[in-house]
Amino acid sequence: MGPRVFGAVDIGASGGRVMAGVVDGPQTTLHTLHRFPNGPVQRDGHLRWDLTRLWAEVLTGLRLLARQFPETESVGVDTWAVDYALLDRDRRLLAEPVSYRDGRSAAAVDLVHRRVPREQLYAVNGLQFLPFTTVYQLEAEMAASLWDKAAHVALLPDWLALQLTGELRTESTNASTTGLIDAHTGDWAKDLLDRLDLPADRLPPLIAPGEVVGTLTTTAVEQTGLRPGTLVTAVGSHDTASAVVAVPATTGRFAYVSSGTWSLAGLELQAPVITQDSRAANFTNEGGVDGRTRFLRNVGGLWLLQESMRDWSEQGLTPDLDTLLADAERLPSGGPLIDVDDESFIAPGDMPRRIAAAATGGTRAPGALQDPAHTVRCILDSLATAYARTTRRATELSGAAVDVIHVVGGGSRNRLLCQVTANLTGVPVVAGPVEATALGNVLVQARALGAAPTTLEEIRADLAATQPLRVHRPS
Ligand code: LFR
Repeated sequence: MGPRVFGAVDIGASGGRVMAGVVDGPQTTLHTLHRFPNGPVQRDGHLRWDLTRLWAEVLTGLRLLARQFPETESVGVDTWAVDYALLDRDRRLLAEPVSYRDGRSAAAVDLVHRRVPREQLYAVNGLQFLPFTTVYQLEAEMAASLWDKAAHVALLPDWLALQLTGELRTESTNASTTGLIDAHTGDWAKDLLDRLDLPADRLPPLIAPGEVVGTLTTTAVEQTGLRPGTLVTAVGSHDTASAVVAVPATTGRFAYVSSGTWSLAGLELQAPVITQDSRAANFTNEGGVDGRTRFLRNVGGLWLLQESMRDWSEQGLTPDLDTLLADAERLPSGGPLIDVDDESFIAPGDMPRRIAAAATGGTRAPGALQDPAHTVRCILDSLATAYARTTRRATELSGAAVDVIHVVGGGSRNRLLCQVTANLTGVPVVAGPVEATALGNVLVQARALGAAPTTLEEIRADLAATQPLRVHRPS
């Protein structure tokens, strides 16, 4: 059988893309059809996502897909996690979704913990504490004006799939980031929902990666030009779940860092690790494809760099990233560090000054962070330090051993980040693929339709043999 084509809609917090994945035996080749910016926008008193515009961008991309790859069999959608759209009874969008960076949920954290203490919550959902997890956002939502009109809570990739198919489900890997899934059973945690007064009927039924969400509606066929009967297949709709599928591991003894706006650093396990120690270390047990556990921690990410670049541009500095990275690489190691996990870095704005104020240690005075190259070096050294600390802790907590660290996603392009990570951990870092998320999205669809191997291990071996990768040995 010849090459087969699957469409991937992959939207991250700072940018989205629509791609065609051409699967030809072990080789998967991505073609980027449309790229578009994303980011939270201030509207009606909150930081929100412009979901209406994102949907228009998705349609633009799918029209290009239909034109260039009319043989496309199926489309899969993934986005960042935790955020949701409120829909009325007729499944109309009630408002543009509030972003997890908005900060409205901070006040709701205590309210949730008053009803379900932190330890009890962790014992059920196994999730790291993040102040913006859906469970806290919904607590804030229940006190806000739209809740009475809301009939459905649709996670963002599921909302996009709804527009395409008319079917509303909740994909399970992304559902696991809401805090409302029982990590032991993989189902909605009914008891938790009751204790939080969250009506279960507002949460659409679960669907697993590989299952069919539906076929394109007549309207979606007209809007996109894709063939009638084109499938929308559930993938790891949490972008990190799709990225982990495409970690090109050739051994079971690997750690990964999915490095983008956030860095997600950890291990893939067969079962959750929910212990006192894992809770104290704030490790999460998110649901992976094929029922695997993504045992990881959110580590600060390239957000720190993106926000710094935005700030410098606003000041008219128009920095060039490649030049800055080259300048940063020439600086000596051992400079000041920040704690990239600090919650104070979650909100946007004024990033270089916040970094300078938080930086400690190093052989140079913090005043050195007035200069962009030093700030970039501080960010990358601090991220690599966090990658090393987090992957080591993951092995201690789970008892798993690690011989290699895979860095996938946009951060895998960053040689300095990968090299410092190898140096600090003492194990080789394999960098790439950059587009791991889109590859994972495509390959879960391809597998469901018989165009890719059955096990994740075989899929990863194919990727390792065919994708361009770079190895950084510790020095
Ligand atoms: C990465 C990611 C993380 C999640 C954060 C917020 O893009 O999906 O996994 O914790 O964004 O949704």
